[in-house]
Amino acid sequence: MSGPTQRMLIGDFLLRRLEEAGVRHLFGVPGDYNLALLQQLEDTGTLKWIGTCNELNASYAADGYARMNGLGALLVTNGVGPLSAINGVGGSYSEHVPVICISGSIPLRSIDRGLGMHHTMADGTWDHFLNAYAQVTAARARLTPRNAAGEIDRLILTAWREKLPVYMELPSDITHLEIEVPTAPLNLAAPACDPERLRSCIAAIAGRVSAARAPAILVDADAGRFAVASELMELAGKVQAPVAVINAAKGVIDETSPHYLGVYAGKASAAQVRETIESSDCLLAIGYRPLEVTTGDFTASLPADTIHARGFSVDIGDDNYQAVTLRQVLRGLIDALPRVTDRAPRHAAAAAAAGAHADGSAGLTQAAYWQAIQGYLRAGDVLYVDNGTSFVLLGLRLPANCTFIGSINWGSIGYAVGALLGALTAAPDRRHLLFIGDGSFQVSAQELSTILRHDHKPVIFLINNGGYTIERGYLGKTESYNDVANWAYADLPRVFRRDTSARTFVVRTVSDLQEVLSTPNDTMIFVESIMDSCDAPAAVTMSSNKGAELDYGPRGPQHREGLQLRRST
Ligand SMILES: Cc1ncc(C[n+]2csc(CCOP(=O)(O)OP(=O)(O)O)c2C)c(N)n1
Ligand SMILES: [Mg+2]
Repeated sequence: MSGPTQRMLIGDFLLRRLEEAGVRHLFGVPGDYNLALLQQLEDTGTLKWIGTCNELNASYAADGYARMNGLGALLVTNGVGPLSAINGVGGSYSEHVPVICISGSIPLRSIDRGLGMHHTMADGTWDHFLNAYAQVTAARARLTPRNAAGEIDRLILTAWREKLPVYMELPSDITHLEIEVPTAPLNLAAPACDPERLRSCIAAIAGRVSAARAPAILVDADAGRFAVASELMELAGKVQAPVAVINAAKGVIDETSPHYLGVYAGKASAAQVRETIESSDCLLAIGYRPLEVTTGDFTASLPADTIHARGFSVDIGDDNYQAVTLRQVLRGLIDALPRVTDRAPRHAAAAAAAGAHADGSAGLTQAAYWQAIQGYLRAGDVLYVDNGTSFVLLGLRLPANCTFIGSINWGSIGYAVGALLGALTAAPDRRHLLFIGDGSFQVSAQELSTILRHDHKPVIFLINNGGYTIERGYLGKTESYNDVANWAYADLPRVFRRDTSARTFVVRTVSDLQEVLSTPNDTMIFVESIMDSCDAPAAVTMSSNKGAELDYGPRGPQHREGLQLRRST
Protein backbone atom coordinates (compact mmCIF):
# COMPACT_ATOMS: atom_id res chain seq x y z
CA MET A 1 0.00 0.00 0.00
CA SER A 2 1.63 3.27 -1.04
CA GLY A 3 0.95 6.58 0.72
CA PRO A 4 -0.23 7.25 4.27
CA THR A 5 -2.43 4.64 5.94
CA GLN A 6 -4.77 4.44 8.91
CA ARG A 7 -6.56 1.70 10.83
CA MET A 8 -10.25 1.20 10.17
CA LEU A 9 -12.94 -1.44 10.63
CA ILE A 10 -13.53 -3.37 7.39
CA GLY A 11 -17.24 -2.47 7.26
CA ASP A 12 -16.55 1.19 7.95
CA PHE A 13 -13.93 1.21 5.22
CA LEU A 14 -16.34 -0.31 2.69
CA LEU A 15 -18.97 2.34 3.51
CA ARG A 16 -16.34 5.07 3.33
CA ARG A 17 -15.19 3.91 -0.11
CA LEU A 18 -18.78 3.77 -1.39
CA GLU A 19 -19.37 7.30 -0.18
CA GLU A 20 -16.13 8.49 -1.76
CA ALA A 21 -17.29 6.92 -5.03
CA GLY A 22 -20.44 9.03 -4.89
CA VAL A 23 -22.86 6.39 -3.57
CA ARG A 24 -25.11 8.05 -0.97
CA HIS A 25 -27.83 5.40 -0.66
CA LEU A 26 -27.84 1.65 -0.25
CA PHE A 27 -30.82 -0.48 -1.33
CA GLY A 28 -31.59 -3.95 -0.08
CA VAL A 29 -33.10 -6.31 2.46
CA PRO A 30 -31.61 -6.98 5.92
CA GLY A 31 -30.63 -10.47 7.03
CA ASP A 32 -28.55 -11.83 9.90
CA TYR A 33 -25.42 -11.96 7.76
CA ASN A 34 -25.57 -8.26 6.81
CA LEU A 35 -26.93 -6.69 10.00
CA ALA A 36 -23.48 -5.93 11.41
CA LEU A 37 -22.70 -3.82 8.32
CA LEU A 38 -26.12 -2.18 8.54
CA GLN A 39 -25.34 -1.21 12.14
CA GLN A 40 -22.08 0.35 10.93
CA LEU A 41 -24.10 2.31 8.36
CA GLU A 42 -26.33 3.59 11.20
CA ASP A 43 -23.40 4.31 13.51
CA THR A 44 -21.30 6.15 10.95
CA GLY A 45 -24.16 7.97 9.21
CA THR A 46 -22.34 7.49 5.91
CA LEU A 47 -24.98 6.16 3.54
CA LYS A 48 -28.75 6.22 3.78
CA TRP A 49 -30.47 2.83 3.90
CA ILE A 50 -33.43 2.34 1.56
CA GLY A 51 -35.01 -0.98 2.53
CA THR A 52 -36.92 -2.61 -0.34
CA CYS A 53 -39.64 -5.27 -0.28
CA ASN A 54 -37.40 -7.82 -2.00
CA GLU A 55 -33.95 -8.15 -3.50
CA LEU A 56 -35.07 -8.18 -7.14
CA ASN A 57 -36.52 -4.73 -6.62
CA ALA A 58 -33.35 -3.67 -4.79
CA SER A 59 -31.32 -4.69 -7.83
CA TYR A 60 -33.64 -2.74 -10.12
CA ALA A 61 -33.45 0.26 -7.77
CA ALA A 62 -29.65 0.16 -7.61
CA ASP A 63 -29.63 0.05 -11.42
CA GLY A 64 -31.97 3.06 -11.73
CA TYR A 65 -29.93 4.90 -9.11
CA ALA A 66 -26.69 4.12 -10.94
CA ARG A 67 -28.06 5.39 -14.24
CA MET A 68 -28.89 8.69 -12.58
CA ASN A 69 -25.94 8.90 -10.18
CA GLY A 70 -23.06 7.17 -11.97
CA LEU A 71 -22.80 4.26 -9.52
CA GLY A 72 -25.30 2.34 -7.37
CA ALA A 73 -25.18 -0.36 -4.68
CA LEU A 74 -27.35 -2.96 -2.99
CA LEU A 75 -26.90 -5.04 0.15
CA VAL A 76 -28.39 -8.53 0.45
CA THR A 77 -27.96 -11.56 2.67
CA ASN A 78 -26.23 -14.83 1.84
CA GLY A 79 -27.64 -17.06 -0.90
CA VAL A 80 -31.31 -16.12 -0.79
CA GLY A 81 -30.47 -12.47 -1.40
CA PRO A 82 -27.98 -12.75 -4.28
CA LEU A 83 -30.11 -15.31 -6.11
CA SER A 84 -33.21 -13.10 -5.81
CA ALA A 85 -31.22 -10.15 -7.13
CA ILE A 86 -29.41 -11.95 -9.93
CA ASN A 87 -31.99 -11.16 -12.65
CA GLY A 88 -31.64 -7.44 -11.96
CA VAL A 89 -27.85 -7.60 -11.77
CA GLY A 90 -27.87 -9.59 -15.01
CA GLY A 91 -29.86 -6.71 -16.47
CA SER A 92 -27.23 -4.26 -15.27
CA TYR A 93 -24.61 -6.40 -17.01
CA SER A 94 -26.58 -6.52 -20.25
CA GLU A 95 -27.39 -2.82 -20.12
CA HIS A 96 -23.89 -1.72 -18.97
CA VAL A 97 -24.84 -0.23 -15.62
CA PRO A 98 -22.28 -0.05 -12.78
CA VAL A 99 -23.89 -1.64 -9.72
CA ILE A 100 -22.10 -3.00 -6.65
CA CYS A 101 -23.90 -6.01 -5.20
CA ILE A 102 -22.75 -6.67 -1.63
CA SER A 103 -23.79 -9.90 0.02
CA GLY A 104 -23.41 -10.14 3.78
CA SER A 105 -22.26 -13.75 3.76
CA ILE A 106 -21.66 -16.65 6.12
CA PRO A 107 -18.85 -16.04 8.65
CA LEU A 108 -15.30 -17.07 7.74
CA ARG A 109 -15.37 -19.09 10.96
CA SER A 110 -17.98 -21.42 9.45
CA ILE A 111 -15.89 -21.88 6.29
CA ASP A 112 -12.73 -22.57 8.34
CA ARG A 113 -14.44 -25.08 10.56
CA GLY A 114 -16.78 -26.61 7.99
CA LEU A 115 -19.90 -25.60 9.89
CA GLY A 116 -23.15 -25.96 7.92
CA MET A 117 -25.15 -22.72 7.93
CA HIS A 118 -28.63 -21.60 6.85
CA HIS A 119 -29.07 -19.84 3.47
CA THR A 120 -26.55 -22.24 1.92
CA MET A 121 -26.95 -25.38 -0.18
CA ALA A 122 -26.09 -27.41 2.94
CA ASP A 123 -23.57 -29.37 0.91
CA GLY A 124 -20.39 -28.31 2.70
CA THR A 125 -19.30 -25.87 -0.05
CA TRP A 126 -19.38 -22.06 -0.07
CA ASP A 127 -18.79 -20.84 -3.57
CA HIS A 128 -22.14 -21.35 -5.29
CA PHE A 129 -23.16 -17.70 -5.23
CA LEU A 130 -19.75 -16.33 -6.16
CA ASN A 131 -19.78 -18.76 -9.07
CA ALA A 132 -23.31 -17.78 -10.10
CA TYR A 133 -22.29 -14.14 -10.13
CA ALA A 134 -19.30 -14.93 -12.36
CA GLN A 135 -21.89 -14.99 -15.18
CA VAL A 136 -23.26 -11.50 -14.54
CA THR A 137 -20.41 -9.38 -13.17
CA ALA A 138 -17.12 -7.92 -14.36
CA ALA A 139 -15.37 -8.83 -11.07
CA ARG A 140 -16.13 -10.45 -7.74
CA ALA A 141 -14.44 -11.39 -4.49
CA ARG A 142 -15.00 -12.81 -1.03
CA LEU A 143 -13.47 -10.30 1.35
CA THR A 144 -11.02 -11.37 4.04
CA PRO A 145 -9.00 -9.24 6.47
CA ARG A 146 -5.98 -9.77 4.16
CA ASN A 147 -7.57 -8.74 0.87
CA ALA A 148 -10.34 -6.32 1.92
CA ALA A 149 -8.42 -3.05 1.48
CA GLY A 150 -7.32 -4.01 -2.04
CA GLU A 151 -10.42 -5.85 -3.20
CA ILE A 152 -12.91 -3.17 -2.14
CA ASP A 153 -11.05 -0.62 -4.25
CA ARG A 154 -10.58 -3.02 -7.16
CA LEU A 155 -14.26 -3.90 -7.31
CA ILE A 156 -15.58 -0.35 -7.00
CA LEU A 157 -13.11 0.91 -9.60
CA THR A 158 -13.90 -1.95 -11.97
CA ALA A 159 -17.63 -1.22 -11.80
CA TRP A 160 -17.07 2.47 -12.37
CA ARG A 161 -14.58 2.09 -15.21
CA GLU A 162 -16.20 -0.78 -17.08
CA LYS A 163 -19.81 0.39 -16.46
CA LEU A 164 -20.64 -3.15 -15.35
CA PRO A 165 -21.82 -4.71 -12.08
CA VAL A 166 -19.50 -6.34 -9.52
CA TYR A 167 -20.21 -8.69 -6.61
CA MET A 168 -18.61 -8.88 -3.19
CA GLU A 169 -19.20 -11.23 -0.29
CA LEU A 170 -18.57 -9.68 3.08
CA PRO A 171 -18.39 -12.47 5.70
CA SER A 172 -20.43 -11.46 8.72
CA ASP A 173 -17.60 -11.96 11.23
CA ILE A 174 -15.10 -9.55 9.66
CA THR A 175 -17.08 -6.28 9.48
CA HIS A 176 -15.79 -5.20 12.89
CA LEU A 177 -12.16 -6.24 12.42
CA GLU A 178 -9.54 -3.56 12.02
CA ILE A 179 -7.27 -3.41 8.99
CA GLU A 180 -4.82 -0.95 7.54
CA VAL A 181 -6.30 1.15 4.74
CA PRO A 182 -5.21 4.12 2.63
CA THR A 183 -5.95 7.54 4.12
CA ALA A 184 -6.36 9.14 0.68
CA PRO A 185 -9.85 9.09 -0.85
CA LEU A 186 -10.66 6.73 -3.69
CA ASN A 187 -9.71 8.28 -7.01
CA LEU A 188 -12.25 7.49 -9.72
CA ALA A 189 -9.80 8.30 -12.49
CA ALA A 190 -10.45 6.97 -15.97
CA PRO A 191 -7.66 4.71 -17.22
CA ALA A 192 -4.84 6.57 -18.97
CA CYS A 193 -4.65 6.47 -22.76
CA ASP A 194 -1.57 5.42 -24.68
CA PRO A 195 -0.55 8.80 -26.21
CA GLU A 196 0.50 7.44 -29.60
CA ARG A 197 -2.63 5.23 -29.96
CA LEU A 198 -4.84 8.16 -28.99
CA ARG A 199 -3.13 10.52 -31.47
CA SER A 200 -3.28 7.98 -34.29
CA CYS A 201 -6.88 7.11 -33.58
CA ILE A 202 -7.99 10.75 -33.55
CA ALA A 203 -6.02 11.44 -36.75
CA ALA A 204 -7.59 8.43 -38.49
CA ILE A 205 -11.15 9.43 -37.57
CA ALA A 206 -10.51 13.11 -38.32
CA GLY A 207 -9.17 12.14 -41.75
CA ARG A 208 -12.33 10.21 -42.54
CA VAL A 209 -14.64 12.94 -41.24
CA SER A 210 -12.82 15.72 -43.13
CA ALA A 211 -13.00 13.85 -46.42
CA ALA A 212 -16.66 12.96 -45.97
CA ARG A 213 -19.57 14.52 -47.79
CA ALA A 214 -22.19 13.36 -45.29
CA PRO A 215 -20.75 12.31 -41.93
CA ALA A 216 -23.24 11.11 -39.31
CA ILE A 217 -23.23 9.77 -35.77
CA LEU A 218 -25.19 6.79 -34.44
CA VAL A 219 -25.50 6.49 -30.67
CA ASP A 220 -26.15 3.43 -28.51
CA ALA A 221 -26.55 3.24 -24.73
CA ASP A 222 -22.84 3.41 -23.90
CA ALA A 223 -22.79 7.08 -24.92
CA GLY A 224 -25.02 7.65 -21.89
CA ARG A 225 -23.15 5.30 -19.59
CA PHE A 226 -19.80 6.88 -20.40
CA ALA A 227 -21.48 10.31 -20.18
CA VAL A 228 -20.26 11.68 -23.50
CA ALA A 229 -23.51 13.15 -24.81
CA SER A 230 -22.22 16.71 -24.54
CA GLU A 231 -18.99 15.82 -26.38
CA LEU A 232 -21.03 14.14 -29.12
CA MET A 233 -23.24 17.19 -29.54
CA GLU A 234 -20.22 19.48 -29.60
CA LEU A 235 -18.68 17.31 -32.30
CA ALA A 236 -21.97 17.19 -34.22
CA GLY A 237 -22.22 20.98 -34.05
CA LYS A 238 -18.66 21.50 -35.15
CA VAL A 239 -18.83 19.29 -38.25
CA GLN A 240 -22.57 19.75 -38.88
CA ALA A 241 -23.27 16.03 -38.56
CA PRO A 242 -26.72 14.63 -37.80
CA VAL A 243 -27.01 12.32 -34.79
CA ALA A 244 -29.38 9.36 -34.58
CA VAL A 245 -29.90 7.11 -31.57
CA ILE A 246 -31.01 3.51 -31.37
CA ASN A 247 -33.85 2.62 -28.98
CA ALA A 248 -31.51 1.62 -26.16
CA ALA A 249 -30.09 5.16 -26.19
CA LYS A 250 -33.44 7.02 -26.28
CA GLY A 251 -33.04 10.34 -24.50
CA VAL A 252 -29.24 10.32 -24.45
CA ILE A 253 -29.17 13.00 -27.14
CA ASP A 254 -31.24 16.15 -26.70
CA GLU A 255 -34.09 15.69 -29.16
CA THR A 256 -34.60 19.45 -29.48
CA SER A 257 -31.08 19.91 -30.86
CA PRO A 258 -30.96 20.92 -34.55
CA HIS A 259 -28.50 18.06 -35.08
CA TYR A 260 -30.81 15.39 -33.67
CA LEU A 261 -32.09 13.16 -36.44
CA GLY A 262 -34.35 10.59 -34.75
CA VAL A 263 -34.37 6.93 -33.75
CA TYR A 264 -32.64 4.54 -36.15
CA ALA A 265 -34.04 1.00 -36.27
CA GLY A 266 -33.45 -0.22 -39.82
CA LYS A 267 -36.65 -0.44 -41.81
CA ALA A 268 -38.65 0.55 -38.75
CA SER A 269 -37.10 4.06 -38.86
CA ALA A 270 -38.46 7.16 -40.54
CA ALA A 271 -37.23 7.25 -44.15
CA GLN A 272 -35.03 10.29 -43.60
CA VAL A 273 -33.27 8.74 -40.61
CA ARG A 274 -32.68 5.51 -42.46
CA GLU A 275 -31.39 7.19 -45.58
CA THR A 276 -29.05 9.50 -43.65
CA ILE A 277 -27.51 6.72 -41.56
CA GLU A 278 -27.28 4.06 -44.24
CA SER A 279 -25.88 6.34 -46.94
CA SER A 280 -23.42 8.23 -44.74
CA ASP A 281 -19.90 8.09 -46.16
CA CYS A 282 -18.50 8.43 -42.64
CA LEU A 283 -20.68 6.94 -39.93
CA LEU A 284 -19.33 7.11 -36.40
CA ALA A 285 -21.15 4.54 -34.25
CA ILE A 286 -20.84 4.76 -30.48
CA GLY A 287 -21.06 1.47 -28.59
CA TYR A 288 -23.34 -0.11 -31.19
CA ARG A 289 -24.75 -3.45 -30.00
CA PRO A 290 -27.41 -4.61 -32.47
CA LEU A 291 -30.30 -6.77 -31.24
CA GLU A 292 -33.54 -7.67 -32.98
CA VAL A 293 -35.41 -5.22 -30.74
CA THR A 294 -33.17 -2.29 -31.62
CA THR A 295 -32.59 -2.95 -35.31
CA GLY A 296 -36.13 -3.33 -36.66
CA ASP A 297 -35.64 -7.09 -36.60
CA PHE A 298 -32.17 -7.01 -38.14
CA THR A 299 -33.13 -4.70 -40.98
CA ALA A 300 -30.48 -2.21 -39.83
CA SER A 301 -27.68 -1.93 -42.34
CA LEU A 302 -24.75 0.27 -41.39
CA PRO A 303 -22.21 1.24 -44.05
CA ALA A 304 -19.41 -1.34 -44.26
CA ASP A 305 -16.81 1.27 -43.34
CA THR A 306 -18.61 2.44 -40.19
CA ILE A 307 -16.21 3.56 -37.47
CA HIS A 308 -17.04 1.74 -34.25
CA ALA A 309 -16.06 3.57 -31.06
CA ARG A 310 -16.55 1.90 -27.68
CA GLY A 311 -15.71 2.80 -24.10
CA PHE A 312 -12.07 1.78 -24.46
CA SER A 313 -11.41 0.89 -28.09
CA VAL A 314 -12.07 2.00 -31.65
CA ASP A 315 -12.33 0.06 -34.92
CA ILE A 316 -11.58 1.90 -38.16
CA GLY A 317 -11.37 -0.36 -41.18
CA ASP A 318 -8.76 -2.99 -40.39
CA ASP A 319 -7.28 -0.99 -37.54
CA ASN A 320 -8.19 -1.56 -33.92
CA TYR A 321 -7.10 1.00 -31.36
CA GLN A 322 -6.70 -0.07 -27.74
CA ALA A 323 -5.73 1.97 -24.70
CA VAL A 324 -7.92 4.90 -25.73
CA THR A 325 -10.99 6.21 -23.91
CA LEU A 326 -14.17 7.34 -25.61
CA ARG A 327 -14.11 10.75 -23.96
CA GLN A 328 -10.49 11.45 -24.93
CA VAL A 329 -11.13 10.33 -28.50
CA LEU A 330 -14.15 12.65 -28.81
CA ARG A 331 -12.37 15.57 -27.14
CA GLY A 332 -9.42 15.10 -29.46
CA LEU A 333 -11.72 15.05 -32.49
CA ILE A 334 -13.48 18.24 -31.42
CA ASP A 335 -10.10 19.96 -31.14
CA ALA A 336 -8.69 18.49 -34.35
CA LEU A 337 -11.56 19.12 -36.76
CA PRO A 338 -12.16 22.52 -38.36
CA ARG A 339 -15.63 24.03 -37.97
CA VAL A 340 -17.90 23.28 -40.92
CA THR A 341 -20.44 25.91 -41.88
CA ASP A 342 -21.59 24.98 -45.35
CA ARG A 343 -23.35 21.66 -44.84
CA ALA A 344 -27.09 21.78 -45.43
CA PRO A 345 -28.95 21.69 -42.12
CA ARG A 346 -31.11 18.67 -41.47
CA HIS A 347 -34.30 18.53 -39.61
CA ALA A 348 -35.29 15.81 -37.24
CA ALA A 349 -37.78 13.31 -38.54
CA ALA A 350 -41.24 13.86 -37.17
CA ALA A 351 -42.07 11.70 -34.18
CA ALA A 352 -44.50 8.84 -34.60
CA ALA A 353 -47.77 10.03 -36.06
CA ALA A 354 -50.06 10.98 -33.26
CA GLY A 355 -53.32 10.16 -35.03
CA ALA A 356 -56.55 12.05 -35.34
CA HIS A 357 -58.23 13.77 -32.42
CA ALA A 358 -60.54 11.34 -30.74
CA ASP A 359 -64.08 11.97 -29.55
CA GLY A 360 -63.71 12.90 -25.86
CA SER A 361 -66.45 10.62 -24.61
CA ALA A 362 -65.29 7.59 -26.60
CA GLY A 363 -63.51 4.73 -24.84
CA LEU A 364 -59.81 5.33 -24.41
CA THR A 365 -57.65 3.87 -27.18
CA GLN A 366 -53.90 3.44 -27.34
CA ALA A 367 -53.75 6.02 -30.14
CA ALA A 368 -55.57 8.69 -28.16
CA TYR A 369 -53.66 7.81 -24.99
CA TRP A 370 -50.21 8.38 -26.46
CA GLN A 371 -51.29 11.51 -28.25
CA ALA A 372 -52.36 12.96 -24.88
CA ILE A 373 -49.15 11.77 -23.22
CA GLN A 374 -47.03 13.47 -25.90
CA GLY A 375 -48.61 16.77 -24.88
CA TYR A 376 -48.00 16.08 -21.19
CA LEU A 377 -44.21 15.67 -21.43
CA ARG A 378 -42.15 18.64 -20.41
CA ALA A 379 -38.50 19.66 -20.30
CA GLY A 380 -36.44 17.98 -17.59
CA ASP A 381 -38.78 15.00 -17.04
CA VAL A 382 -37.38 11.59 -16.12
CA LEU A 383 -39.28 8.98 -18.16
CA TYR A 384 -39.44 5.26 -17.45
CA VAL A 385 -40.71 2.63 -19.84
CA ASP A 386 -41.46 -0.97 -18.93
CA ASN A 387 -41.96 -3.76 -21.43
CA GLY A 388 -45.24 -3.86 -23.30
CA THR A 389 -47.39 -1.53 -25.33
CA SER A 390 -45.82 1.29 -23.31
CA PHE A 391 -42.89 0.96 -25.73
CA VAL A 392 -44.80 3.55 -27.79
CA LEU A 393 -43.01 6.03 -25.55
CA LEU A 394 -39.86 5.28 -27.55
CA GLY A 395 -41.51 6.92 -30.56
CA LEU A 396 -42.59 10.12 -28.82
CA ARG A 397 -40.64 13.33 -29.17
CA LEU A 398 -38.87 14.27 -25.92
CA PRO A 399 -38.57 17.86 -24.74
CA ALA A 400 -35.13 19.16 -23.75
CA ASN A 401 -33.14 17.70 -20.85
CA CYS A 402 -35.27 14.61 -20.36
CA THR A 403 -33.77 11.40 -19.01
CA PHE A 404 -35.10 8.11 -20.38
CA ILE A 405 -34.80 4.91 -18.34
CA GLY A 406 -35.73 1.49 -19.68
CA SER A 407 -34.51 -2.09 -19.80
CA ILE A 408 -34.52 -2.24 -23.57
CA ASN A 409 -31.93 -4.94 -24.21
CA TRP A 410 -32.56 -7.09 -21.11
CA GLY A 411 -36.30 -6.43 -21.03
CA SER A 412 -37.17 -7.78 -17.59
CA ILE A 413 -40.74 -6.84 -16.69
CA GLY A 414 -41.20 -4.93 -13.45
CA TYR A 415 -37.82 -3.27 -13.87
CA ALA A 416 -39.22 0.22 -14.22
CA VAL A 417 -40.94 0.28 -10.79
CA GLY A 418 -37.68 -0.56 -9.01
CA ALA A 419 -35.70 1.75 -11.27
CA LEU A 420 -38.19 4.50 -10.45
CA LEU A 421 -37.48 4.10 -6.74
CA GLY A 422 -33.75 4.19 -7.43
CA ALA A 423 -33.70 7.23 -9.70
CA LEU A 424 -36.21 9.10 -7.51
CA THR A 425 -33.80 8.56 -4.63
CA ALA A 426 -30.92 9.96 -6.69
CA ALA A 427 -32.86 12.92 -8.14
CA PRO A 428 -35.96 13.59 -6.00
CA ASP A 429 -36.53 17.11 -7.28
CA ARG A 430 -37.18 16.24 -10.90
CA ARG A 431 -40.56 15.18 -12.30
CA HIS A 432 -40.61 11.39 -12.81
CA LEU A 433 -43.15 9.70 -15.11
CA LEU A 434 -43.54 5.91 -15.15
CA PHE A 435 -45.22 4.18 -18.09
CA ILE A 436 -46.10 0.57 -17.37
CA GLY A 437 -48.60 -2.18 -18.15
CA ASP A 438 -50.64 -4.17 -15.65
CA GLY A 439 -48.64 -7.35 -16.24
CA SER A 440 -45.25 -5.71 -15.67
CA PHE A 441 -46.55 -3.80 -12.66
CA GLN A 442 -47.68 -6.98 -10.94
CA VAL A 443 -44.07 -8.19 -10.77
CA SER A 444 -42.75 -5.39 -8.58
CA ALA A 445 -45.84 -3.48 -7.41
CA GLN A 446 -44.88 -3.70 -3.72
CA GLU A 447 -42.11 -1.17 -4.28
CA LEU A 448 -44.77 1.48 -4.69
CA SER A 449 -44.92 1.30 -0.89
CA THR A 450 -41.26 2.28 -0.61
CA ILE A 451 -41.80 5.14 -3.04
CA LEU A 452 -44.72 6.35 -0.90
CA ARG A 453 -42.81 5.75 2.34
CA HIS A 454 -40.13 8.19 1.21
CA ASP A 455 -42.67 10.83 0.12
CA HIS A 456 -41.75 10.75 -3.55
CA LYS A 457 -44.13 12.33 -6.03
CA PRO A 458 -43.89 10.50 -9.35
CA VAL A 459 -46.69 10.22 -11.89
CA ILE A 460 -47.53 6.59 -12.62
CA PHE A 461 -49.33 5.81 -15.87
CA LEU A 462 -50.58 2.23 -15.74
CA ILE A 463 -52.36 0.61 -18.67
CA ASN A 464 -54.92 -1.91 -17.48
CA ASN A 465 -55.64 -4.06 -20.51
CA GLY A 466 -56.23 -7.34 -18.74
CA GLY A 467 -52.83 -8.89 -19.33
CA TYR A 468 -49.87 -9.23 -21.62
CA THR A 469 -51.03 -7.49 -24.79
CA ILE A 470 -47.57 -7.29 -26.34
CA GLU A 471 -47.34 -11.08 -25.98
CA ARG A 472 -50.72 -11.53 -27.70
CA GLY A 473 -48.97 -10.22 -30.83
CA TYR A 474 -46.55 -13.16 -30.58
CA LEU A 475 -49.02 -15.86 -29.66
CA GLY A 476 -52.24 -16.34 -27.74
CA LYS A 477 -54.41 -13.44 -28.88
CA THR A 478 -57.19 -14.47 -26.52
CA GLU A 479 -55.56 -17.36 -24.65
CA SER A 480 -55.87 -17.23 -20.88
CA TYR A 481 -52.13 -17.62 -20.39
CA ASN A 482 -51.85 -13.98 -21.45
CA ASP A 483 -54.46 -12.81 -18.92
CA VAL A 484 -53.64 -11.44 -15.47
CA ALA A 485 -55.85 -10.92 -12.43
CA ASN A 486 -57.73 -7.65 -12.57
CA TRP A 487 -56.41 -5.74 -9.55
CA ALA A 488 -57.95 -2.55 -8.21
CA TYR A 489 -54.69 -0.80 -9.15
CA ALA A 490 -55.76 2.70 -8.26
CA ASP A 491 -56.56 1.57 -4.70
CA LEU A 492 -52.99 0.46 -4.10
CA PRO A 493 -51.48 3.76 -2.94
CA ARG A 494 -53.89 3.68 0.00
CA VAL A 495 -53.13 0.02 0.68
CA PHE A 496 -49.41 0.74 0.65
CA ARG A 497 -49.64 3.89 2.74
CA ARG A 498 -52.75 4.50 4.83
CA ASP A 499 -52.26 8.26 5.13
CA THR A 500 -51.21 8.79 1.53
CA SER A 501 -52.07 12.05 -0.20
CA ALA A 502 -51.64 10.39 -3.60
CA ARG A 503 -54.20 11.38 -6.19
CA THR A 504 -55.52 8.30 -7.93
CA PHE A 505 -57.66 8.02 -11.04
CA VAL A 506 -59.33 5.34 -13.11
CA VAL A 507 -59.59 6.59 -16.66
CA ARG A 508 -61.95 5.17 -19.27
CA THR A 509 -62.38 7.96 -21.81
CA VAL A 510 -60.24 10.55 -23.54
CA SER A 511 -61.87 13.39 -21.66
CA ASP A 512 -61.21 11.59 -18.32
CA LEU A 513 -57.57 11.43 -19.26
CA GLN A 514 -57.42 15.08 -20.33
CA GLU A 515 -58.80 16.11 -16.97
CA VAL A 516 -56.31 13.99 -15.05
CA LEU A 517 -53.41 15.49 -16.99
CA SER A 518 -54.12 18.91 -15.53
CA THR A 519 -53.62 17.65 -11.95
CA PRO A 520 -50.77 19.48 -10.16
CA ASN A 521 -47.61 17.48 -9.44
CA ASP A 522 -47.47 18.22 -5.72
CA THR A 523 -48.11 14.63 -4.66
CA MET A 524 -48.01 11.17 -6.23
CA ILE A 525 -50.41 10.83 -9.15
CA PHE A 526 -51.52 7.32 -10.06
CA VAL A 527 -53.44 6.95 -13.31
CA GLU A 528 -54.99 3.59 -14.17
CA SER A 529 -56.17 3.68 -17.79
CA ILE A 530 -58.56 0.98 -18.92
CA MET A 531 -58.02 -0.23 -22.47
CA ASP A 532 -59.01 -3.15 -24.62
CA SER A 533 -56.80 -6.25 -24.42
CA CYS A 534 -56.56 -6.34 -28.23
CA ASP A 535 -55.82 -2.66 -28.69
CA ALA A 536 -52.14 -2.55 -29.52
CA PRO A 537 -50.22 0.16 -31.35
CA ALA A 538 -49.27 -0.89 -34.88
CA ALA A 539 -45.54 -0.64 -34.24
CA VAL A 540 -45.79 -2.98 -31.24
CA THR A 541 -47.99 -5.52 -33.04
CA MET A 542 -45.76 -5.56 -36.10
CA SER A 543 -42.68 -6.09 -34.01
CA SER A 544 -44.36 -8.86 -31.97
CA ASN A 545 -45.58 -10.56 -35.18
CA LYS A 546 -42.05 -10.48 -36.60
CA GLY A 547 -40.67 -11.66 -33.29
CA ALA A 548 -42.94 -14.70 -33.47
CA GLU A 549 -41.54 -15.63 -36.89
CA LEU A 550 -38.04 -15.46 -35.49
CA ASP A 551 -38.88 -17.25 -32.24
CA TYR A 552 -41.05 -20.11 -33.54
CA GLY A 553 -39.99 -20.46 -37.18
CA PRO A 554 -42.16 -21.32 -40.20
CA ARG A 555 -43.73 -24.38 -38.52
CA GLY A 556 -44.67 -22.49 -35.37
CA PRO A 557 -48.25 -22.20 -34.09
CA GLN A 558 -48.46 -18.45 -34.78
CA HIS A 559 -49.96 -19.09 -38.22
CA ARG A 560 -52.99 -20.90 -36.84
CA GLU A 561 -56.18 -18.92 -37.40
CA GLY A 562 -56.89 -16.34 -34.70
CA LEU A 563 -54.00 -17.30 -32.46
CA GLN A 564 -52.06 -14.08 -32.95
CA LEU A 565 -53.05 -10.43 -32.49
CA ARG A 566 -52.33 -8.85 -35.88
CA ARG A 567 -52.24 -5.30 -37.02
CA SER A 568 -55.34 -5.60 -39.18
CA THR A 569 -57.49 -7.21 -36.50
C1 LIG B 1 -39.07 -11.26 -16.08
C2 LIG B 1 -39.85 -11.38 -17.35
N1 LIG B 1 -40.75 -12.36 -17.48
C3 LIG B 1 -41.46 -12.46 -18.64
C4 LIG B 1 -41.28 -11.59 -19.66
C5 LIG B 1 -42.06 -11.72 -20.96
N2 LIG B 1 -42.88 -10.54 -21.17
C6 LIG B 1 -42.49 -9.52 -21.97
S1 LIG B 1 -43.62 -8.31 -22.09
C7 LIG B 1 -44.66 -9.13 -21.08
C8 LIG B 1 -46.02 -8.63 -20.80
C9 LIG B 1 -46.16 -7.21 -20.55
O1 LIG B 1 -47.52 -6.99 -20.24
P1 LIG B 1 -47.96 -5.61 -19.73
O2 LIG B 1 -46.98 -5.08 -18.81
O3 LIG B 1 -49.36 -5.73 -19.21
O4 LIG B 1 -47.92 -4.72 -21.05
P2 LIG B 1 -48.98 -4.56 -22.22
O5 LIG B 1 -48.35 -5.08 -23.47
O6 LIG B 1 -50.21 -5.33 -21.86
O7 LIG B 1 -49.22 -3.08 -22.31
C10 LIG B 1 -44.12 -10.34 -20.66
C11 LIG B 1 -44.81 -11.30 -19.77
C12 LIG B 1 -40.30 -10.59 -19.47
N3 LIG B 1 -40.02 -9.70 -20.41
N4 LIG B 1 -39.62 -10.50 -18.30
MG1 LIG C 1 -51.16 -5.29 -20.02
